[in-house]
Amino acid sequence: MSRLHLNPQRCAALLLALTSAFNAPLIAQSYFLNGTAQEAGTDCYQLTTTQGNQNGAVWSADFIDLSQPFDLNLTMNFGDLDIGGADGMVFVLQDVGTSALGQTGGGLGFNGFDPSFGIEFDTWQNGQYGDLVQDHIGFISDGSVDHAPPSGLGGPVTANIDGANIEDGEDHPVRITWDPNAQIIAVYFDCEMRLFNEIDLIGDVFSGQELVYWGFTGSTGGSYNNQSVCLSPTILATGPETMVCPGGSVELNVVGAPGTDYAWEPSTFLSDSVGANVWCTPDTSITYFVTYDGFCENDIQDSIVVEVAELVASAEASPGLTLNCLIPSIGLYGGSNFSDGIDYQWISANGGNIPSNLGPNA
Ligand SMILES: [Ca+2]
Ligand SMILES: [Ca+2]
Repeated sequence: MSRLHLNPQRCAALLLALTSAFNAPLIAQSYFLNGTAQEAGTDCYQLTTTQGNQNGAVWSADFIDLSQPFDLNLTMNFGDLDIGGADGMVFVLQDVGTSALGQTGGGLGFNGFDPSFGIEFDTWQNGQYGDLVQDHIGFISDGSVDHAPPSGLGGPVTANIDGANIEDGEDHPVRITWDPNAQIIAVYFDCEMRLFNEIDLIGDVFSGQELVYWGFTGSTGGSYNNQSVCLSPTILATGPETMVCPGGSVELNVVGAPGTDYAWEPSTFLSDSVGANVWCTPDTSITYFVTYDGFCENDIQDSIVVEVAELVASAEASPGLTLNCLIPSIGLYGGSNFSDGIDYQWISANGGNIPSNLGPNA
């Protein structure tokens, strides 16, 4: 016998044992650093230095939910050694954990994670993997950096649209978007769309798992570079619509260029009207407009609709509640009227085995 335990962070009235979560201060995005990765100033993480055979990884402490869209904006710096610079970095979705560490050299710190999905930013041509001679981008999976199918899922294409060298010591803007309805993953580099593909990340890559770890890996081999990524504390930006229970609070995040100013209108129900991260405690549904400068364009204005609604949760078992020799396992399905912001946890009341206890389905 199992029961569904909801952790509705936006529903204070329903949150009994977890009340302290509401009193916590703003929780910035936090990261686990592995291998040669180290902090490198404000929101930046250096994955490798100018030494050979390094391997660094930075993993978010928070899962990313692939059933929801995301739009990640960040910068990457590939060092300033072009001739003889190597090897590159990878944006990674994986379910290995926050201590995952791959392989050095041409493996880009990605080799070995299975299942996984990666967007590689590769600065060293490895002929055996089908690499371009130019610095390039490709979609890869299941711990293989080979561009050929079945693990290769798109590209390679040149990273810069003109094929220019990216090991120039500059911070390059990178944008990664995911649309779970169309199942389109896309990557922009230097403010240009470079590669997109229709990929069933949840079904084909992660066998139905919606919550996965995310972060970046980087490596060096016989050649090397200073390689780093900068990830804003608000990088998991709020979508255009979000929901909150009456009396609850919801965190609203936007991410703009480093040092930009933010302005929220109206300021009604907000903890702050000039931050990238504000808390909203609304009496009624409300629409906000927030203006800021982005990585690639100035004077962005986003709108965020905050809808106040009662949480209605449900739990179902399929094919039924009875286990026997013919039906050795059952599926458990949780749901709610909230499109996001709800954490699900399945708890066995008598020690029964639940292979995957997080997420709406078990
Ligand atoms: Ca390579
Ligand atoms: Ca280069």
